[in-house]
Amino acid sequence: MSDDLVKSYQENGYVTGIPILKGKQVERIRRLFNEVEKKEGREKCMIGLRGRHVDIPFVWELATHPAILDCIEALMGPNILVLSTHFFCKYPGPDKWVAWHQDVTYWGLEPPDALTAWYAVDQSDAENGCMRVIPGSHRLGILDHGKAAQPGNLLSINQQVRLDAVDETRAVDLCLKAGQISIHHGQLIHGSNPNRSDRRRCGLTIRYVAPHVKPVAESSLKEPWPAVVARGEDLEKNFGETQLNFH
Ligand SMILES: O=C(O)CCC(=O)C(=O)O
Repeated sequence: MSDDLVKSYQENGYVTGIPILKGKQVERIRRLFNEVEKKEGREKCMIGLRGRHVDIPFVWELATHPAILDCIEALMGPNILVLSTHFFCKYPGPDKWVAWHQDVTYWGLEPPDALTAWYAVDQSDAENGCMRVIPGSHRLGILDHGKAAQPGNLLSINQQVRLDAVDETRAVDLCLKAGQISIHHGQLIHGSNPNRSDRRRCGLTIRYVAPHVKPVAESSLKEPWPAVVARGEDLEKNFGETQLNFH
């Protein structure tokens, strides 16, 4: 990752359009996700596939892909834990969306430092409800959140940042080709609109932290973080030991 991109991340809280996989590799990942979708069903695929880097090999493969980890290392340093992974799969339809929020507000981490790589399994664009961000909002600190009034918010506890902190006219669409990633800061305000296309929009979020981060309170997900070392070392072991369980 170039110095300019690192600077842009620090300034804006995100970088986007970073190519990771191409051609047949992109199709392979999509085919593997399609198999998971067939087995688990669409309902579960929307937001019910969390922490599956521990038992689905291609999810672990993506979470530890050297090209992704090189970017994360440039932003976070050489010791990297995969905190969790989570698919956000939006099928065509007007009712599912993601409210404006910051990731770390309810994650119970101290310091509240995490970042996310969003891998596009499918092409993601304004029509099928790509992620949207408010540039620079990661510098506002942790903001109050309430509940979204509009139904269909895919977030775990229907959280939504207080809307007076969001200037939607400044929102940027993170359009990605399948096989690319964006990376966003844990305090960046982001969300996404409904999928108004006739195409699926599936993304894998990969959450990363450095080993000095500690879980100090229960997260909104109400389950322990399935954190695993992805690169470097974890001398602190603040998240305990999570075993990979591939068959
Ligand atoms: O994929 C989306 O639309 C939203 C993803 C998201 O909110 C997140 O990465 O925290």
